[in-house]
Amino acid sequence: MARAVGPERRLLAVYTGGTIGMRSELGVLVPGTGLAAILRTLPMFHDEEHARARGLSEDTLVLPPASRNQRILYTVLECQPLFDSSDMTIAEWVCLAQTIKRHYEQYHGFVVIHGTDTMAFAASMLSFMLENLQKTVILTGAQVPIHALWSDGRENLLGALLMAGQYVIPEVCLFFQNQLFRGNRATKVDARRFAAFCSPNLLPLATVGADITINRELVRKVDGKAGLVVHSSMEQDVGLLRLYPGIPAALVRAFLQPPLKGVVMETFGSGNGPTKPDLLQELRVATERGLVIVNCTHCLQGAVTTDYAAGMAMAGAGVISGFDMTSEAALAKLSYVLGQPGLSLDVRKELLTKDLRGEMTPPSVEERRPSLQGNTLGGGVSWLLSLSGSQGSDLGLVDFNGQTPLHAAARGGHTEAVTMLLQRGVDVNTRDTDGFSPLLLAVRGRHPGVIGLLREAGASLSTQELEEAGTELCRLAYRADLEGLQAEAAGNLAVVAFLQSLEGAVGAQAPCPE
Ligand code: ASN
Repeated sequence: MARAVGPERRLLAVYTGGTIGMRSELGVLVPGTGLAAILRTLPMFHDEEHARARGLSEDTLVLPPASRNQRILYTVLECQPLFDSSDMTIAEWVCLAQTIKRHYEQYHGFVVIHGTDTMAFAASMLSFMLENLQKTVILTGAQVPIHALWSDGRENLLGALLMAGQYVIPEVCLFFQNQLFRGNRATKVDARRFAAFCSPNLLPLATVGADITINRELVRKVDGKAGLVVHSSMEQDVGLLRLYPGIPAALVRAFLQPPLKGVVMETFGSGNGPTKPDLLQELRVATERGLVIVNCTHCLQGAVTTDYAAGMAMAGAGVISGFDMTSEAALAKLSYVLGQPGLSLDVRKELLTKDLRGEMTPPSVEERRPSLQGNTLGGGVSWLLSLSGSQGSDLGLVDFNGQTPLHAAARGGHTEAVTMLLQRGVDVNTRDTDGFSPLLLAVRGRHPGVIGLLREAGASLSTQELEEAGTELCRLAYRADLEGLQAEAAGNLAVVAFLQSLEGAVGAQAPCPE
């Protein structure tokens, strides 16, 4: 992510339809042509004086200056026909990706003006179709036509143009109501309110207010040398099935028939489904036949786990976890993975469990290794040992968050595993990508046994961790959480000493952070 430089930034705005440009015909809204002509009449979208002085061509619009040294020029490419996005299909989105590819070198960034109803599907599809994206692509639209007196369309489109013009965010994004979301994390949650979208499992990439706040650490990094690849061979025979209580096995069987090749199955809660044998049998028969089924929760927020037998049953029937993907992202990913030529079924399934475009939060070590969580400590230790065997005794190996087995064992409160790791000489003060040490995780998890072991082995908290621990102690004391206080203080002898020095002051009330 970088601030875009240069006196002129050229954008292509591809207008596919949607409410933003709709007109009323016989009392209903239908897609309307001539969006560029409307924008030309609105001073916030076109500085005619500058365009004339600069001798810009007829089809080029220019925004009023947003910063002193930069102008954003844009061209509106109106698709034919225009769509209510309810009519968009994979075929239209492939055309859209190809349009971006055709104009890729000519423009600095792209805005896709799209209906809101299927915008999250569109953004998800585009995110998989456009590989090695180095430029900003932002989808936007409106709940009310842009020519109406009270419309969100003007703010949304202007915001999208400004973001795409001023920043290089090499992702497919969705801009709505002052928030820039990663496209494949967004979902439409309101049919009428202007805040129509949310990103339940990932913070917005940017928020626009009086200032623009960019969550830089969330923006995907790019491989500067790789060129844009458009994946047009998306599998169209994919579907979405939402389970409901009591859904008959026969209905599921009917849905899972060929030519269907992949299904996103929306399940309950954390990925649970009915455990009726006849239904599980239908799922098993389908997956053994080669149908790929991805499990997504129909909850807005959270992820698929195997915490429950009812979730484990899904996995047992060959259903793949979609973790915290939205159904839109999962459907797009299925279409992409199944559309790739020449891959074996196992490789396709493997790809589905990986984070390919920032569409999901990969499971943590414990989630991937259920034996490390919960009470089956023996399994956890044997996993750690097997890791040590298979990786040449490198118990300092880290996962995607920079966490080592010691982090995992400390967080889980597994004293035996921690002892074993310490005996093998792992680094006790190792920190993950967030700067967290195993000791901090043990403190947070309230595992006094592990805290003691780590301290004995020389673990200590960093200055920042100490400051946080102080705040946490205050919070725990305020809530009279003795167990928490014990764990927190045990991880932090300096704080204990400090508290003891205050003993005389007990009774004096200090304001605590809530
Ligand atoms: N039906 C419209 C569409 O998706 C809804 C909208 O854009 N607000 O095209």
